[in-house]
Amino acid sequence: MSIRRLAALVFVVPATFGTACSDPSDDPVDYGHVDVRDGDTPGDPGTEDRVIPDTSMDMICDEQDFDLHHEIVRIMILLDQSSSMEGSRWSGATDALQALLENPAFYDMYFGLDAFPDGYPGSWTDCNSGMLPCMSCREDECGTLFPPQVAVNISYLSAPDIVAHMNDPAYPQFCTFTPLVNQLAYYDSGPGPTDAPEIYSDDSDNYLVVVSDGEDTGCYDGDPVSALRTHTANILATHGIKSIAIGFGSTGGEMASELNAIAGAGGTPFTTFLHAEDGPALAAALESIASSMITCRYVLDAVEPTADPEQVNFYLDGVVVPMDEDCTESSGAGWHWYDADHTTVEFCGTYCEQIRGGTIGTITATFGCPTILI
Ligand SMILES: [Ca+2]
Repeated sequence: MSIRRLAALVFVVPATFGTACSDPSDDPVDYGHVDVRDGDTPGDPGTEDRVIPDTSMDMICDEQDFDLHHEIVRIMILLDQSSSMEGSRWSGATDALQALLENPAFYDMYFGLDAFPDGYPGSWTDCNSGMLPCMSCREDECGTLFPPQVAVNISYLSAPDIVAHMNDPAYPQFCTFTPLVNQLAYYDSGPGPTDAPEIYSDDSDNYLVVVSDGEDTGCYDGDPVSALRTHTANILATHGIKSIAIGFGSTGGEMASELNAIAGAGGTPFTTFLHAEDGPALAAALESIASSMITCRYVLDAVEPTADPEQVNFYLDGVVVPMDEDCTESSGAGWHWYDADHTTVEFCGTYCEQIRGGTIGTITATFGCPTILI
């Protein structure tokens, strides 16, 4: 038996699955321009592999498409915009955020921006009679009570506003401090849940990512390390929001202790702060953090109650993925039901790697034909 002959036998298998649920009146099946009964075409052994499975399944079974969405990940970036961020640090942070928001691997993640202290254009005049290019109002030097500059939303909607804030020449403002404690208090016991309800949603994995180039000086009278640890732990315990800390630029002394207090209580694998010396390093740190947050889980939307979970198939870029019941994100090669209610599916092994790598364009699903097993 030639290799070509073997290949033809393999390609018939999907059609056999389909026959089990076909209406006899549908036969014989029209496979379009490729006909397995004629064998394969010399010199073109790969054509059947791409065309027959999808075409035959669609035509024999009464398949119905349904929608599904990537498990939601929301990230609120708490960015230090104190005086010391002026210049190369701010431009480096701008470039890093732009790279994060343009990365195709994160296109369906949700991002928001809460830069602190708040400050606002005109505050020099209001606080200082315009005599000096400096703020002297306490609520601006250390203020964090304004709502986030950009509410958390899916990347393509929030990214333009985040980039616009970074490119606003009014920021960062002079004579501002680094109110780390105030900023975490905002999300713990402050107006966070009212002002920024999205990050408190319980339908998703939610994160605060703190980026600071300094320690909390001039804004908090108590022990900032202890206060940061307490606020971060409360935010996790009460609201389920995890926290991660990045030290930008030089991170010696008290600053390291403060950022480690956040990281240690934040509930993620990043139990100490990440150090980023400059813009490119910050971009790399943000990428590694966001990569760690991507799941390979997808949630089915509004599936009919009568839909049979044993007659479902998933496709990555149009190619069917087999079911692999005992697989995990890092083992096996297929998909499995992540929950007993059959509302969440998880892709495994190399399929998961492709999703994490951002190389998959479309993920689709159908009910109505027997599940293709590994
Ligand atoms: Ca704010």
